[in-house]
Amino acid sequence: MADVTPAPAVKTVPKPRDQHLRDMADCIRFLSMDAVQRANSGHPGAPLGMADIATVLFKDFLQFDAADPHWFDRDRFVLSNGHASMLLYSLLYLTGVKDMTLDELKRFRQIDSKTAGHPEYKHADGIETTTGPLGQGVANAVGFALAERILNAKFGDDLCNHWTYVFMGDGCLMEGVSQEAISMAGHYKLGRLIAFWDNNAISIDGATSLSVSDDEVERFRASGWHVQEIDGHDTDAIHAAIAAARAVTDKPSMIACKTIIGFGFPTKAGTQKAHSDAPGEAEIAGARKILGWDSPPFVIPEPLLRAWREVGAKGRAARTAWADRVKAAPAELRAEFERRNDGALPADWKKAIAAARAEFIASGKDMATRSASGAVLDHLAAAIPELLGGSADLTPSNNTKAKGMIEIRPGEYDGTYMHYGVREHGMAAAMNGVALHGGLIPYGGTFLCFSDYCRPAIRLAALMRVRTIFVMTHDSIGLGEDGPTHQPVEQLAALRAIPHLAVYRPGDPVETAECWELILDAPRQAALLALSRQTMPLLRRESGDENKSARGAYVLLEAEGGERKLTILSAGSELHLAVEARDLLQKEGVPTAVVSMPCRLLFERQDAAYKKAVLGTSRARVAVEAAVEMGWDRYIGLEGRFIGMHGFGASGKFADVYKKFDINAEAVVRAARETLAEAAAI
Ligand SMILES: Cc1ncc(C[n+]2csc(CCOP(=O)(O)OP(=O)(O)O)c2C)c(N)n1
Repeated sequence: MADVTPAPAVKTVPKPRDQHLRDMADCIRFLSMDAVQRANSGHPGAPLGMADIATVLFKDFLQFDAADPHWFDRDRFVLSNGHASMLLYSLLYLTGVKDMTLDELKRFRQIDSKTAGHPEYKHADGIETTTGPLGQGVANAVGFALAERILNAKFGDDLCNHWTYVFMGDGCLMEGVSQEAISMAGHYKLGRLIAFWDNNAISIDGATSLSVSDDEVERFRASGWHVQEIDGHDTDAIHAAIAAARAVTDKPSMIACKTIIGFGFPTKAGTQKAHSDAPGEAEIAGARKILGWDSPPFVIPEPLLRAWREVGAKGRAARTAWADRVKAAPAELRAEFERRNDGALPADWKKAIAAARAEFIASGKDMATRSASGAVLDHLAAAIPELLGGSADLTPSNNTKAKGMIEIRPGEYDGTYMHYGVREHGMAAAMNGVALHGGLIPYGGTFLCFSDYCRPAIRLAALMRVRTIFVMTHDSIGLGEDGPTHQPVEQLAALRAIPHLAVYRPGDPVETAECWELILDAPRQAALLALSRQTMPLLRRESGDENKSARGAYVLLEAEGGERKLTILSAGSELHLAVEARDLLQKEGVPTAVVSMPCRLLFERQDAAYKKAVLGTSRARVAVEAAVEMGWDRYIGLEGRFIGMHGFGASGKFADVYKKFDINAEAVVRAARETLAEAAAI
């Protein structure tokens, strides 16, 4: 690790403009450092450095009601530098959010506390999003601000009219995703977004000058932001800057706040030693002296607590005024607004699924599942107006823009389709912000291979259990000529490994409709659809609306002519190969079943009896999928065989690529013979 010259001991801190505000900020500072000290782990530096900014923001601007921290028209506050979690936890306690007790602060970073190492959505009221992976919070905030404008355009100022504030550190700005987010916000003129940069010039290794020399101010300006530079400890300047930022409504605003990391620490302030870890009793004692703080740990002087509680209560009037406006809104508008806020889908939305299904069956046409998805979306978009579609510059390939969807443009938010640009990570994280905001259901597309670029945000969607929908097309070597750089082979396994993420890989148009139905029916489930570029046969031709995909896997074709001897498992574009192989094997007199497994996560939730019934008792099994084996081994066992990919793909016509890698019905039959022989030998 690079060394920095130790900073001289700071025996004093700049004199405050307003002692009362300094005292309020010191409440945050001491709760933060005392909690970190008690936990013997955590990050005191940024909470100490940003306490003055937070105090002014919460006291004078943030529309927030601690008694109802999730009322719809509240301002959103995102702590992108999530390692500074004690800043947020302190604020929630001080403002009086019921969930956040002193005991919780004392249990900082302990098992099952509401005060985890980094803010986690749903762990405590008042946490808007899970942050910690640096930079993503900035993109989440862009999603919040975008959702606000879209809903404002639809429902008007009376019902939706709020701000999004985001704190971000040097680390957030070093991350690539910050540029995607900044660029997107600037382009779309998200004037209701205000970002505060904790410009303390320190990160973990030392001074940020070790690794970065960007002119952040110019970077934001170049991306279309309104920018101000202030002393982040001068409460008058903070107040004035926020007021000025709010006056600019056609650009997002960045306030570069020069701060001292670990403000108040006698020896660690201004150095990387303040960033993390317990500061030590001596350092804290020094801070108490410097800041003139006499209270013991976790004790907030009564007048200061009262002042903070008033901050927590000040939004009450705004909340009740908003509730009155909602009541007074025209009946139809109000009903639609309340339905969306409750997260309920329109009563008859499933008719859209049924209609798409009926169309597929009536036409009997072979279809790529990406096209089937597009057709389903044409119906869904008409039925579910809160769907917010989008793509990272692959709209015509992803088939994500449904009929009638109007594009959102800079300053024109009365639409339902986003061109996210070639910004996959930013798109995915912004979609999480949209989902968390409420009132909209975001889905966005790219190629499955580039799910790698979205993965950090997909992971957080799964962790937060929000219904962000990732539409990933070109899901195998079947995309053909673009070659191995674009052909996903390991992505399905990697995505299926993400806990709680529902990865759907439908095997035909009807399954595609079923998967969409399951995705929309699960409001607390992040979902990813893997869809083919190439045409596939319609395999499910039965009428009725039973959703066979609902249990994750099912017997598509049962064995005939005797007890099942062999099970062929598949998903997605290889399902028809399983069916063809079964035909050949049945002709040879081998009673063979085909199991379609569009969603492993849902299958794993089934009871043992169902799983056994689907997988069969015979140990002769073959799985076929044009991807790596990882994960299938669980179902095929030691005697099973796998037909699929064992390395990267190749460029060529899709049929030739399948041929090259020997993924076809004949290969499945050969594998079947092997597994039948091996299973019989047991
Ligand atoms: C994506 C990601 N990479 C690395 C980390 C580990 N990490 C946490 S804080 C930090 C340094 C952040 O520096 P800065 O934003 O300046 O925070 P400060 O030192 O001001 O608290 C790093 C590298 C992380 N949380 N997320």
